[in-house]
Amino acid sequence: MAEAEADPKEENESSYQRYKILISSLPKEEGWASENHFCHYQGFFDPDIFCPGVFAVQDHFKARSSDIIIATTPKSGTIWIKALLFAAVNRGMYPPTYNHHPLLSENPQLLVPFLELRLYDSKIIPDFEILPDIETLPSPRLFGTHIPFTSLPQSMIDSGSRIVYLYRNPKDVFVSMWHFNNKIRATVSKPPLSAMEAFERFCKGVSQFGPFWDHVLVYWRASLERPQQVLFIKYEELQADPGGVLKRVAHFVGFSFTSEEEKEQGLVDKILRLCSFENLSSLEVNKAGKSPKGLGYGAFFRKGKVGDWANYLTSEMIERIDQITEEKFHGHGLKFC
Ligand code: PAP
Repeated sequence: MAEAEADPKEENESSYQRYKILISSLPKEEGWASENHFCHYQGFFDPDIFCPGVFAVQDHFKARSSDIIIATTPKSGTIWIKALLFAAVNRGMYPPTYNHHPLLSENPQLLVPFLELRLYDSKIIPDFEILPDIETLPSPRLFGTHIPFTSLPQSMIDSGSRIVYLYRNPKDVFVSMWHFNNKIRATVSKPPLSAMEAFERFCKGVSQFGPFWDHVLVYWRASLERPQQVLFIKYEELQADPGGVLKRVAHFVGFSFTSEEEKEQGLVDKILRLCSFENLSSLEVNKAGKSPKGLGYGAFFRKGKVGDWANYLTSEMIERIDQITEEKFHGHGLKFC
């Protein structure tokens, strides 16, 4: 007798039950904002609300060699690099000056969705908003992720898909993360986390997908071992030379700008203008729009500056975080400005 076909709904429910058991078995630390806990999974503190998505990506993601993955440690400028790559890769269909460019009416976090946030868990978590089936998306697919390199599904590594990793100096990451989480806390009526409390946790590595330094290091090593597959770029470099970095990234993912596009059409500059902090943060969708969990998209556009940490950190905090960075990166050839 032919085997009965599995009911996808039942399969999802059973995966979700399995993931719930796995989550309950993992060591935990208190979360900063909307997650209740960070679960210590494969060496990193994954927010519990992302865990089903992370497990589902590991179990089900079918990579294509043409996939482009934008990986970041949280608050490193994810939304900026997502906007830049979306605009660069789709410039044929949507010229950057097009009046109806998707970036003018949609937030970059949705145009380049996080693999672990809403794509797979939408199928698994009952009542979660359903998104288009990612298997049916045309190539090249663009996805974001905060999943550490060492937890990415093997199929992604084997497929040869391109991974662009953006990182940022830890002091600005911490300040950005602290502000961002306090905005989320306000939406769920939690009192703000003090800078000292948040700093302690960050330094101990207990932050979204932390330890921050380990997250950077696993991608750094991957970029040395697989330079064709993993490109490592810095937020500070992107600020200092946005055109140069954009051209490098576009070339890496197979969408190099021709000299005509660059010089005669000024496409690089047009994309930079479209994706600038000033432009994106002034758009109605990013000022008034809300994420599915109710957080205003404005929370992703705070200052967009290098070195804002100087306005928040005491000399003791600076000394401590610099020392951790020095110790963690010693011998790896990684430097922060
Ligand atoms: P995520 O990891 O949660 O998705 P992410 O986009 O990495 O967040 O972080 C937002 C940071 O990028 C903010 O930094 P700040 O708090 O130090 O200001 C935000 O301002 C900055 N940012 C967003 N868009 C841009 C942009 N177009 N140019 C430069 N920086 C930007």
